[in-house]
Amino acid sequence: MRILLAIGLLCFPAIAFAQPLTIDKAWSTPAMKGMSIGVAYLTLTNHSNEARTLTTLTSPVSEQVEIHTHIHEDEVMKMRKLSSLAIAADTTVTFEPGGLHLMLIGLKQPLTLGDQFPLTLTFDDDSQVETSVTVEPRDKAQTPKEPEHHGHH
Ligand SMILES: [Cu+2]
Repeated sequence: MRILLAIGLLCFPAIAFAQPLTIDKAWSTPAMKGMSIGVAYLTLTNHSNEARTLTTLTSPVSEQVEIHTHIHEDEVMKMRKLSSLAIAADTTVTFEPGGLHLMLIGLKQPLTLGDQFPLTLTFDDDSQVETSVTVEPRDKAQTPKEPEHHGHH
């Protein structure tokens, strides 16, 4: 009995710290009924001292989840699909409007403000992290990056 209790206490910290990758602020823009594509953003941190590659994303709300980035080409912003995304050791990668984003392709349901849906990320070592994505107002996208108004031009 005493041995079992000791093992139990030893195991708890191991479980608590066995989370090398964490996801914060996962959100998507709303998508009305009939829309086939949605966009989601999140912040992904690799706390470990090894690089990890994000290989696959899945969600029950869409047939596919793709990693996209924006590039400037001939003065036009274009989206480019990435087949995977490397996250260096001890690094945070931010998906945000105008940059990296997740495309929910083949939406199976509308995404309504306030809704939450699961998203599963799979990495090159077969580890998985599940997060909950919250549907938030589209104009949230502008808030952090709104340019300051300079009075003189
Ligand atoms: Cu895209």
